Amino acid sequence: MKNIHYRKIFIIFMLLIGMITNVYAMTDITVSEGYIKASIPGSSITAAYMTISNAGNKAITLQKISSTISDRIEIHEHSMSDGMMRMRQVTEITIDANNEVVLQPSGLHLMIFSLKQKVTDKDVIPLTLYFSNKTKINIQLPVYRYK
Ligand SMILES: [Cu+2]
Repeated sequence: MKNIHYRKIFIIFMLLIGMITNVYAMTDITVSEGYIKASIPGSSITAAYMTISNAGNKAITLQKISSTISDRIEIHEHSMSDGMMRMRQVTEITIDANNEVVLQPSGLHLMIFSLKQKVTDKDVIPLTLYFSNKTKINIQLPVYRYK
């Protein structure tokens, strides 16, 4: 029936939109599952999380991150030392060939300092990731209050 046909096209269309908005692929690098934590009132820092996949046969390194919301975005890592959870800055993240690195709470994350604006639930924030092979990826990350 015609009606069913239209519904099928609609579903395919929505799937395509979903792929375009959730996954950014350029060369061998894919960023998925990305989000930024909503900033707490009175605080000017927050963090971003995502999965970075490398489908290529060479390791690749994330070296720099920029965004319109901050001039200072660092790569951080949580680690246990003397029984305490500590954060430390790392200079880069290497994604091995045919592998992925997950940035998540209590692990690797992007620390966003000196926010120029509040980031609240349902905002969408642009970020640019700079990699060792001169690849630059622009992504749009949704903001979530809890996740
Ligand atoms: Cu941090």
